[in-house]
Amino acid sequence: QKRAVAHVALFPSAGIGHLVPFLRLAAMLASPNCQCRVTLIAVQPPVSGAESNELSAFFASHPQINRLDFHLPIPSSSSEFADAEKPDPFFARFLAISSSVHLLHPLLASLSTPPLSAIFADFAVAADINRLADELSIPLYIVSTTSARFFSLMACLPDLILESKSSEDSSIQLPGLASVPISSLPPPFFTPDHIFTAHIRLNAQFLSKAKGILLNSFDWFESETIAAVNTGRVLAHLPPFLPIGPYEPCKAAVKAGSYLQWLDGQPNESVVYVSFGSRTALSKEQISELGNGLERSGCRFLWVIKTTKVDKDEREDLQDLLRSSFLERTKKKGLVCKGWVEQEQVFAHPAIGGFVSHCGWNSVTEAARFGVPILAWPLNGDQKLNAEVTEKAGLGVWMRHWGWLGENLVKGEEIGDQIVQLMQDKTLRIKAKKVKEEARKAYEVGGSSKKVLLEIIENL
Ligand code: BUP
Repeated sequence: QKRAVAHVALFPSAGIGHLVPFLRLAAMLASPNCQCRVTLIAVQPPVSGAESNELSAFFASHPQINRLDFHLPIPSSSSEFADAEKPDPFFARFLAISSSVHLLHPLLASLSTPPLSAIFADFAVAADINRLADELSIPLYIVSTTSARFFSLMACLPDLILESKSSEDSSIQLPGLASVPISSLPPPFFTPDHIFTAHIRLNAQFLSKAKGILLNSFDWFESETIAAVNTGRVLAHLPPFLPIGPYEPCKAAVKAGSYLQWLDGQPNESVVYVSFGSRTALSKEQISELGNGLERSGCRFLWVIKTTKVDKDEREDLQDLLRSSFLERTKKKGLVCKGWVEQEQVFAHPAIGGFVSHCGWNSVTEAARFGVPILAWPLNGDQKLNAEVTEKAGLGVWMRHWGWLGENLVKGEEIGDQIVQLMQDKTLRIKAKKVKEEARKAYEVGGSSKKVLLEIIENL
């Protein structure tokens, strides 16, 4: 007997790191395998140009997905924050979205053909969306945009008292989980009223209302953490972790960028790809040392540079950031790009042999899917715990003593040495291929992630 079509509304919060997994999830749910009706809530206006571009490209190539634009009310005053300093624009947007969730009620209530069966919402709106799901009498699933490891730490945050960073060498013990080094905690966690900390703490208190937590991860990759949560050893009230990743890339083939043509001319696995995600603003000094390191390494490289948190603010030219002599000297070995490359396509290219990464969770799971070894250099937030997962799984190495990216000036000599190691480490390359193989087993038909996903849909 044919089952009724489930209709799922997906609700991402701000930033490309949050949007990308939702787009992929939307495409997976609407695929012939899952056959769901999908409504994607597109918060307007997006913070970054990257989000606007991704949304336009996605809806153009997925006409079967229903686009629901959700226009945020214009704030009555720009001084709504007590801080003299302006908050991070992405954090500010998290709050603006959360406080507007109630406005979604009429929009979601009126969805028909068929009526809504469930909401899959970002953790960043957990506190407010659960009320809405109750009012609409539909189940709520929380979508994690980070590792199971960091998510379980966030879930425990309301019960943690973190007062000082004085004992950098010590660690905190969480029920059922491997201990977390104090130095791996995001620094804002030591300031309870920091916008990042307060927002996580608030949303973590509402997790019990969800039916499950969807992870862009897979059993093999984070087995210990997933098992600890799912056997109730972490928090009795926490809904199950549902690992359904690594998500499938969902981009229609875009026009090949010049960097892809450049990669075509490079030998297999010879190029190190360097990118620290969409929100990284590296100092000029660190950019210069990194350039120095890449040049010293003698390796071929594709380097994506950003200097601002929000891409729309980017003003500087490559020529201002890097000496023209550097660009001239390295032009046979490397390519430096400003702003954005199609990372999925970069990973899929056979010339790529290594990745210097901040360990944003999407980047880690993409590298896992393609078996590209990582040199981890975390920048903030969840990224040290993501780096830990990466290293433990055999997908990469992490220079712990470099600290957070931007915390210490790491010299070119050391960077160069580590890049050479990354590119020459045959054992690491084999282990990374094993990760790729395990990822493939998870997402292919009959695999652990595919089974969990189909079960979720079956239950809607
Ligand atoms: Br930059 C960049 N091209 O040039 P993360 C990013 N991406 O396709 P982040 C590109 O954006 P948070 C580029 O493939 C990934 O899917 C990339 O997400 C794509 O890091 C996504 O890796 C970036 O999670 O977000 O941007 O720092 O901190 O929220 O995780």
